[in-house]
Amino acid sequence: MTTLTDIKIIEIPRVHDQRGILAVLEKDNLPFKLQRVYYLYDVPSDAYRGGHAHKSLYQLLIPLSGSFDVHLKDGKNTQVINCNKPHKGLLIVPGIWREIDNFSSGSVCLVLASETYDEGDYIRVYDEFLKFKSV
Ligand code: T46
Repeated sequence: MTTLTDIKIIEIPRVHDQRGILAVLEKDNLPFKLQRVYYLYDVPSDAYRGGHAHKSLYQLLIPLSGSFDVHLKDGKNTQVINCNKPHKGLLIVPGIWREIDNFSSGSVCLVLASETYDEGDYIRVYDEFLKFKSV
């Protein structure tokens, strides 16, 4: 079963010159096969997103612009990561509860995901998450 020690920050390779920075992720830089991309934007600063875990989904969260806090729980321990650098992605493995808040004005959260959308992969009730972790 996964724990918070499986959460990783992935450094995204960059090409930097006088025109700015080009950050690039290729399939070999990703620890999963990419199946879906989505992004959160226009998020009010007092909004709260997430509040669930996934049974088998891997995700890489990238703060393309601005910042937000990701609160992570594995059923035993908790951790808060402030995502604020567009060249650093947060890898969230399956079986981790997440809540996302404290979005800065204009922030954009890009998510790369290992599966297409499947509501059946979500655990949206914390008690059910704890039961899932204790199996
Ligand atoms: C996560 C955080 C970072 C779809 O129809 N397709 C999709 O690919 C997604 C992700 C969602 N939806 C629908 C399902 C809901 O009716 O969009 C609605 C909002 O989804 P949700 O409440 O799950 O959104 P967030 O921002 O709380 O969570 C999403 C992802 O679901 C989740 O995996 O980690 O972004």
